[in-house]
Parts: sequence; structure tokens; C-alpha cells
Amino acid sequence: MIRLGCLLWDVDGTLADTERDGHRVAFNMSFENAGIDREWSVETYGELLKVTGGKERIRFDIERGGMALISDEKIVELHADKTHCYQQLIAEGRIPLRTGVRRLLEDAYEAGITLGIATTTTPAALDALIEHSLGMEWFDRFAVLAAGDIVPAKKPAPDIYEYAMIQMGVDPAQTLALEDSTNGWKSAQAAGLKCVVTVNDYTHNQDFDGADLVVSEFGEPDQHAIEVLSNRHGLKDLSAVTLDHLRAIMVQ
Ligand code: XBP
Ligand code: MG
Repeated sequence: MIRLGCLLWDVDGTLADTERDGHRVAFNMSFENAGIDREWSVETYGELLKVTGGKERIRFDIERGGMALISDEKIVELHADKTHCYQQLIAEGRIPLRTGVRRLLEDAYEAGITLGIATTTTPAALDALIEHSLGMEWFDRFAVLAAGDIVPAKKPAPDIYEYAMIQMGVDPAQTLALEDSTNGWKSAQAAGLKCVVTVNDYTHNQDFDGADLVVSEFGEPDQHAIEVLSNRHGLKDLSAVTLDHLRAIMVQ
């Protein structure tokens, strides 16, 4: 029987709703700091999210004519300032964890399940979120923090998941990915992983065909019931996603 041995967590949109009020705001701050006449609205940012990675997203906006042409060197500089702005926003404690994230992390940690991070975001941005939203002790509780340019191809490529699993020495068959976007789900799927998706305002209309479970949030058992968008294993009692549900997915 296959057991749940490892949980691999996406960051942006999964641990916390960082995109609209975190990354987007930080990009706009960096554009202003650099004297670039461009502001990404909530709607525009939704379109740009189809490209993962901040530097890649800026380049994409330039290529589609949204932002004036700047050199690759300038993009790297701009993105470094964006990361700095993002760290400041996170340090202000603006972005809480999504519901159920801390509960699931703590339950899994106490159960001895290996925990890891597989994200497209920059390591410094990830570190800020762990320090200010999760807590310093989590730096030691994750077996790997796989992030950003550590692999050449970002999600939806499987590289970051594969890298994380090699680093941790875990078996894909015992590993479950937690994601929020179609790019993330495709990345996990291509790495041979089962996947639970927790959608948000930017991703609820995306395609998650074949994902193991798709929910509005992980939720809390003593709060309002979550919305279940897809439940291909027919899991019961889904008013909130629990560690038992994640275990049940692995034995299917
Ligand atoms: C989300 C992303 C990232 C962030 C910005 O990745 O696509 O690009 O929006 O991060 P994930 P950087 O959901 O896999 O965590 O600007 O630091 O690249
Ligand atoms: Mg994400």
C-alpha cells in the first residue's frame, strides 16, 4: 500500500495569497523607483500570471508591448529591487497564511511526514514569507526549499519538483503536491505526482482536469465548509481538508 511520505508545497497562492497584494504591488513599486511608466492593475496582473517567474513576467510584458523595452541587465536590476520591495511588504505582516495551511503543516510535521517547498519565486522572497508569516522554526522543518532560478525551466516544467525530490531523497509515488494554479498543477503532474489544488481569485477558472482534489481553500474543521470543485476519489467529510484526506488520496 502506498503511504503519504512527503508533502511538497507550492508557495505563491498556496501558502498565502501573495500575488495581488504582494508581488503585484512590489512590481509596481519597483517600476516607480526606476522611473518606468507602467502600472500592473489587478486585471493585467491576472493575464501576466500565465508566465511564471518575475523576470520572465517582465520580459513577457515588454514583448507584448505593455512595457517599454529595457535591457536584460536592467530587467535583472529591476527585479532585484522588486524582491526588496516585496520583502518589505511581507515584513509589514500584510499577507497572512491561507486558512488551514498552518494546521496541515503542523499535523504533517508531527506525523513525521517529510515537508518541502517547490516554488517559482525567488529564494529571498520565500525566506521573507517563512520568517514573517510562518515562523523561523519552519526553516528547519522543511527538508528542502527549492526556489527560483535553481532550475533552468520554471513551472509548468517539472524541474523544480524533480529537483526537490532528489534533494530530499523521496519517492514520487509517496509524494503529494499542493498547488493553486494550472502551471503548478501541470508541473506536479509532469513530475509524476498526485496533486491537491486550492484555488484563489486568479486561478478558480483555470483547468485542473485530472487533479486529485480541487477545493476553494483547505479550511478549518470548526469554520464554514469549503467549496469542493472536484473530488475524483470521492473523499468524504470534506468540510475542510485534513491530513487524513491527503493520506486517503495516496492509497487510491
Ligand atoms: C509564483 C510565480 C512567481 C511570483 C513572483 O510561483 O509565478 O513568479 O509571482 O516571484 P509559485 P518572483 O506559485 O510556484 O510559488 O518575482 O520572485 O520570481
Ligand atoms: Mg502558486
